[in-house]
Amino acid sequence: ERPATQPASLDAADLKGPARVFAASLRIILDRYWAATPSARRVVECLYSGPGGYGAAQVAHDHLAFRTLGVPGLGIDSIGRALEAFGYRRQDNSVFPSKKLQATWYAPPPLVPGGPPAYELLPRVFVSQLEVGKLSPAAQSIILRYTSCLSDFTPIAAWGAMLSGALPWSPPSADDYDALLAESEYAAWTLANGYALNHTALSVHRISPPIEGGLAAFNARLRGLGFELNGEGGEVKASSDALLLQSSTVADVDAAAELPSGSGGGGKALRRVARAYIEFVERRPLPQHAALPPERLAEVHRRDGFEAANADNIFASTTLAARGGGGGGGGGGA
Ligand code: OOG
Ligand code: NI
Repeated sequence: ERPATQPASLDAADLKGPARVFAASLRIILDRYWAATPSARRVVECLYSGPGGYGAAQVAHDHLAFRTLGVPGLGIDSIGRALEAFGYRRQDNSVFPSKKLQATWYAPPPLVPGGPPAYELLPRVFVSQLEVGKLSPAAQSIILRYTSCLSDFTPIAAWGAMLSGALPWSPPSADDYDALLAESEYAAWTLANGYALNHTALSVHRISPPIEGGLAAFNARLRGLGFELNGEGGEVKASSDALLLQSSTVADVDAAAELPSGSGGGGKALRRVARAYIEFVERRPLPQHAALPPERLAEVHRRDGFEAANADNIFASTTLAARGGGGGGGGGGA
């Protein structure tokens, strides 16, 4: 029996070649994520497979998300070129000026040439990047100290880091981590976590039978179980067309992460380090497909893509944790 946390795509006989290998590789990435993110695991245990849960045999992944540092060799393209080698295709860009970030997303390959992306079988991938050149000189010099030797970092190396969770640079010292945290939580998170999966987003509209009340009802149930949700800009983040709804938990925190103390003596200092979180997505049918019966509604009939205003608030899932809000919330049923 496959655990409920595994994507359905692993059974998909329709996937061939690179897309099939990509689907199998996701298992490695997600296994590490579930192991390292107890609150995300408990969401699936309580809301899907647990007593009174939605009874979904498997979770559907809407998208995965990764973060990068915008310096030569790293940045969005380091992940993007790896994804493109698996047939993923780059979509539109968005910018987050106050956070000094930009982001894009990649659509999975089609099952047949010229067909729609295989959203039912493979997740979208959201990739963001820190605009390092826009940080203070002090923060820039910290990041460059760790990354300047990586300008020849290849897409294969990036893919290896995504699979293994290995940091491509030495772990940040406690002092450097503190200094970055004061200026950009995203910078501190990414230097400490590298290419590890930042979150998966589960597809709430693909739970069957459909949830009465949609994402808001799903959230209410999560809250009732004791999970802490990201309230930035409101619990449900809605796109301006009201067709893309998103919510997320506050990231788990490693409350006693051992970082090098920085004095060079091999000592360790304890820090609270934000890790991954989990997100939930409801994509509503496009107006021209709204009359389709629920069992005929496929991903192509629903709102696609992302919304910068939603994303801007979702980024706070790790910020809230770093400020002390998080810390393995969601005790329900554990
Ligand atoms: C990504 C935040 C944005 C979405 O789905 O819009 C996002 C991050 O926290 O790195 O996930
Ligand atoms: Ni997301």
